[in-house]
Amino acid sequence: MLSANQGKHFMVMAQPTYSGSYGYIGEQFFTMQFDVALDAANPPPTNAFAIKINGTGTSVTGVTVDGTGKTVTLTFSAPALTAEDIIEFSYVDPTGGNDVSALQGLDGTDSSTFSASTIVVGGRPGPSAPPVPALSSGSDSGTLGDGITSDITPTLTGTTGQTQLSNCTIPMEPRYWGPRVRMVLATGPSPAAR
Ligand SMILES: [Ca+2]
Ligand SMILES: [Ca+2]
Repeated sequence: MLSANQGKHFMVMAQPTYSGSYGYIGEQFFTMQFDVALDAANPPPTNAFAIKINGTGTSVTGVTVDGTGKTVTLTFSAPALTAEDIIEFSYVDPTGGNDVSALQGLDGTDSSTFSASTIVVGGRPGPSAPPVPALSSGSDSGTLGDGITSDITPTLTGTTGQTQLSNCTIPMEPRYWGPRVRMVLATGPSPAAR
């Protein structure tokens, strides 16, 4: 059986460590980031935190823990943030022991006491650009396997199943490009007639 200290030693990997924070213009909260997943079900009390904005203390009005996001967001009573506001903040572990309600990892290991600061530099970024579309491997350049779609004279290569058209190549001129390309093969019997 492990002693208390040995158990603590094995649990230490899940102890959250503060890794950064950010606050944006126009918002009445800021967010701290941590290095491991957090226990969102047993958050620390608001009075475990203290916040100063530009040197003036403000009340912490809410604590929101995003377990998988590894973040803690603090709302405060001061007016919404403006450019170049300096947010200074601290967290104090409620007790030196293992607390039920604390800033803690999924296994309950409490974060240590810490303090840090961040500067508001701008507004919240918009959504990121959509990913670059992937070129279909089946698109055609007329050269097999090069993965490039021709927009000039694509060539379709295929087998008709008819002896006289076997392995034929059908060049497609740009004027035929549109929402739909219809091809009619006039030579040979219809499939039903084979
Ligand atoms: Ca503790
Ligand atoms: Ca704990």
